[in-house]
Amino acid sequence: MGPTDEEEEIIDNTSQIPVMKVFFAGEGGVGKTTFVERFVTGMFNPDMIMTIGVNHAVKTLKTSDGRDVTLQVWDLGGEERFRFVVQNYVRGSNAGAVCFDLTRMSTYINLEEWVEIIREVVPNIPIYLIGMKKDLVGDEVEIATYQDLIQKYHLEKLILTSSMTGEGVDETFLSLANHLPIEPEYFRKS
Ligand SMILES: Nc1nc2c(ncn2[C@@H]2O[C@H](COP(=O)(O)OP(=O)(O)OP(=O)(O)O)[C@@H](O)[C@H]2O)c(=O)[nH]1
Ligand SMILES: [Mg+2]
Repeated sequence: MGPTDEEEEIIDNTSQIPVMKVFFAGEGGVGKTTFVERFVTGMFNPDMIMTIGVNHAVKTLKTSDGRDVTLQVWDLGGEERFRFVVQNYVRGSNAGAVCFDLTRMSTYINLEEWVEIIREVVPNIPIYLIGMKKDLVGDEVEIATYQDLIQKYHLEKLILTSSMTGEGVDETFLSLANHLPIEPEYFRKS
């Protein structure tokens, strides 16, 4: 199971703008879908809507050096029963985000299993560690607590975020977009 033809067609509509494939992974309920939605719509959705399988979103932005890029975002359902599709959606990504909930340490501990599965198919791409729901924990986040995964799996930096306040949302997507490859063969033609 992977992207359907219909989903691939959405990508082709973005014509001349290069497309970058990114993923969001992590345990159920950590806030992935809310985060992507916040970025795409600018709104915070307080409702709990479990992702069945995978969600797809597309948004064009500018990299720090002024290049347009369309991010094609795969937001993976965190429930254990959807684990079998993870590698199919992660494969071929240019960059990604592994996410946990700052209010639930178990979601950080269990993230190691995700990173193991993901690194099997994309051993070298940049992957950010995203700590979500910062608004619920205040400023007392002990960043040192979350360094072991970064070191063990060569992740990019930890970004603390809140889909409620918007903290870290643009930073995360800009960080991902900035990994847009320079080489033309990476650009997807329509
Ligand atoms: N206070 C607060 N609540 C949040 C934040 N982000 C998400 N939530 C809430 O957390 C709940 C779960 O969020 P989702 O975005 O559905 O989580 P998910 O990671 O997509 O979950 P799965 O689809 O099951 O993998 C929802 O009720 C959200 O409104 C945040 O930054 N702050
Ligand atoms: Mg979701």
